Amino acid sequence: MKSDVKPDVCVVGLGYIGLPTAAIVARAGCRVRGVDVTQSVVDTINRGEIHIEEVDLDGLVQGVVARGLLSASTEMEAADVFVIAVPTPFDQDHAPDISYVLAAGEAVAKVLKAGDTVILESTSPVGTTEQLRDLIAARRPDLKCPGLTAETPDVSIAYCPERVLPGKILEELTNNDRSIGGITPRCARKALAFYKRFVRGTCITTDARSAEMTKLVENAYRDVNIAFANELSIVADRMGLDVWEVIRLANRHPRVNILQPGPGVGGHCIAVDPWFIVHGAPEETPLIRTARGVNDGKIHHVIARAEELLAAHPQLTVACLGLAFKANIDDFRESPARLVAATLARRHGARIKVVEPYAAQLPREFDGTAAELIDIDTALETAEILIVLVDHDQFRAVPLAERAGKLVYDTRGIWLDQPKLGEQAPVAGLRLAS
Ligand code: SAJ
Repeated sequence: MKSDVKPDVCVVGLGYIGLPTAAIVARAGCRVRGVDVTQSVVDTINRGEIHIEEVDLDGLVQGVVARGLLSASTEMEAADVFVIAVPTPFDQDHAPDISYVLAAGEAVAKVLKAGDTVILESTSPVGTTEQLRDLIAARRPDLKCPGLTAETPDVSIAYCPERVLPGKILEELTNNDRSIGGITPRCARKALAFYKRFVRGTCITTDARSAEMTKLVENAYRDVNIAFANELSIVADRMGLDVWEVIRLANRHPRVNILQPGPGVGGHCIAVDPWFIVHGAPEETPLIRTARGVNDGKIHHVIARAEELLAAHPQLTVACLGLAFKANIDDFRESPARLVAATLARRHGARIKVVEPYAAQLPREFDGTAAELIDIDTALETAEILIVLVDHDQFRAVPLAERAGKLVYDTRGIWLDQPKLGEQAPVAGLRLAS
């Protein structure tokens, strides 16, 4: 491939990262084939449609498919650059499962040719890119692989993690800085040339293991810092203090920036990736492990607090506000809010109502509970207790006048003007109407 010619690109895995990446690379003028194991995903994309929710992605995919730049298939095909963006879940013992990465590597190895570049983007335990290289070397002894030959290798292999925020994926894919870790510096240079085609942020090259660790560290950093905020919220409950007021004041210090407490940490990144570090160095990670425990424990603290409130007012109807794992998205997977609401629904049945503007119906675990999905207007008219679990804009916008007479348990701190009842709320941590 001459350097001035746009490479043909194959993106393996067409999920939340793979599909937007494929579309952006296609928009940069490369011919892109997306490969996915799910036929319905492939069919949807080939119709110019999308199977995931993401801002502006529908129009982009429609455009690049219509221009013939993006097509999808269940079959691997020869390309110049391969980007692997498949899931890396963990098992019950929190051990990372890289079998999807290795399966993708097997498929890529079959069509690989001299001059190609293979880039892994999936969040991965340290050493995974080298394992991918070893697998390719074993399957294709005809190709000289980086780090295993004294000569110039035939193929380049690198790790480049995504770091985009759901809801801002297209913007962040283009503008965020990237760490690009090569098995060798030459591999990093080859991968860099690819990312320069569509990334406006700064691309910094390093080795593959450092890039793998960087991704894990970013999410563990956030988890540890959210755990600090969640621990403070539990301490404040115990002491009858308003955690939001304490954090607001502490953050006036020029070198203090405490994150926001919530009902726990959700999503498939921040609650997962720290375990990859713990698994790699179990003896050396008491802080990261404890932070995970604190954030998971916050969910149960919220359930216990809600139970106290329900027990104190057995005749009152309860509206749980939100199921999503964070504000203004329709993603309910690994969501603390969903777990809290479903637990209350199982225990209290028809007394529990749920408001979730991003849901058409309640998730399956609510089946048989008699809990009901209602809109925010109905909740404000009919529920006397409001439990805020997600900081959706729709909930933030509820004026004080419409909730002043309610009992409110606000786990997100969105209604700081909610009046307290007397000096101290009867249940610590609750903001009660006067
Ligand atoms: N949360 C809090 N308090 C806070 C901030 C967040 O309780 O102050 C909670 C949220 O409610 C949510 C969870 O944490 O339940 C995670 O939300 P998030 O917005 O912090 O992050 P994600 O999971 O949507 O995306 C993260 C991002 N990583 C970092 O910010 C370090 C994103 O950049 C990564 O690309 C993504 O993980 C990923 O794919 O790894």
